[in-house]
Amino acid sequence: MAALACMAISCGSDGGAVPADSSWDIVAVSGTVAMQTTAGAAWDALGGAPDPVLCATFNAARTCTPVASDTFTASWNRTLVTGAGGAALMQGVLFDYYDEDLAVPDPFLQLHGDLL
Ligand SMILES: [Ca+2]
Repeated sequence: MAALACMAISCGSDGGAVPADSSWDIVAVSGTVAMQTTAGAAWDALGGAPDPVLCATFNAARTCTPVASDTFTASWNRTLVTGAGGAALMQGVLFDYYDEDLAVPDPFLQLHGDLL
């Protein structure tokens, strides 16, 4: 899955909370994809590597990385959210991670990032 790194202060795994008046950027750094789908098939119809995309939905706005074409290891280094307030972040962020396709995108996973 995509790496979600929490830097600078505790992000809750130890019971700490994000200060309401803090400000955060959400940066999609990199992501990896399994070699095959859970059904054991190739991601793309012609057997090629997937095209990973990571999207973050925060405060009703959805922002995505560019498509990393034909790769199992994406390196986006793309800022998806800038200056997110700590109080709003505590409401959660929805992440969609999927394989871009011409027809229907193949979801790798969808998770709701709850910082509590
Ligand atoms: Ca694809």
